[in-house]
Amino acid sequence: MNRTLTVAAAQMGPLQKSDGRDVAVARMVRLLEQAHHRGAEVVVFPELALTTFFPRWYHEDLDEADQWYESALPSPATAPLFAAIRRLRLTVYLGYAEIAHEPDEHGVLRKRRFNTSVVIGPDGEIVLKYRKIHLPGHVEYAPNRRVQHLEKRYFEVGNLGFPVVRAPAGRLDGVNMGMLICNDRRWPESWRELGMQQVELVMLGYNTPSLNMENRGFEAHHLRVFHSELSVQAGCYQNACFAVAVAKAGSEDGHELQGHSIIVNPQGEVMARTTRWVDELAVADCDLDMCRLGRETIFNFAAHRRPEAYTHLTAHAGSVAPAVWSPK
Ligand code: CDT
Repeated sequence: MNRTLTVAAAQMGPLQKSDGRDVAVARMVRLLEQAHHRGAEVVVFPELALTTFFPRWYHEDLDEADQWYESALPSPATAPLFAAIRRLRLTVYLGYAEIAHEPDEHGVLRKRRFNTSVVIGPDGEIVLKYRKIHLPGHVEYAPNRRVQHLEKRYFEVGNLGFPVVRAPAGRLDGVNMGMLICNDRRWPESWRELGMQQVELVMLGYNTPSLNMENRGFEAHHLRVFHSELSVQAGCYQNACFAVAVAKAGSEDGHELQGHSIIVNPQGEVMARTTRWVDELAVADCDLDMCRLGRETIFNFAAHRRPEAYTHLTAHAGSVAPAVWSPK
């Protein structure tokens, strides 16, 4: 049986600080309609798709930043998006900033903030939620930086692991779907966690500045794109899966975000890409049976992985210095 899924990367051009949810949602509905017209069954939007990339703006009091978060989905502002999803019978990855009132690790009920993505099914139901684990940036205002990147201030580390879900029989060819968010794509551990759950389609959104803002050395523009693509292509090859990797692109209040959204196959090849820094679709047909070759040969995990030798991977976060050489 041929298992072919048509997927769309729904790249978004910039959202300005002054843009309300209505601006984002109207553009997203238009992208959904175009994707549907081109035969897409699955549509992937960027990270924090409903607002500008607000972690570049410092708020001393976290509560002052609440305007950037959603405390319910759908909400009156996002209802048109959910209506379009139902009308067009699509499955959609949506990245957004989440406020959740839930117990923390000590069992204390409190207001918590996460950088979140969800998969929304064709009935408008949320079928999978992921909260970003690899949060880049810093907690406090950093005067040495050209632009702030305050994700560690505005979000807690995700507490849902890296979940994968299988579409029910008769839907989307029963594809196994998982999610990452932006910086997660640079970490092989993220991909392998999904690969260990037989993921076939990884959906991920990002907001990546087109220049390194840390002021610690020059990084050429083209290398930023290269590193993004290298990470996604390697993740797909080494875990025998497809990925739809989707940017927010262009100048947000003078701060440039790189575009270059890509769809990648399990051989690590780019199948489709965006070429501009505006709202733009890339669409590709994914033959899901392509996942089998890698999975049954070079990356047959059960046959070839050696967890007993991977002792450093879960024992600590930082690296350790090796012993100095000495004659054996
Ligand atoms: N949003 C996000 O995760 N962006 C990072 C850039 C980090 S620079 C501090 C990325 O990996 O693209």
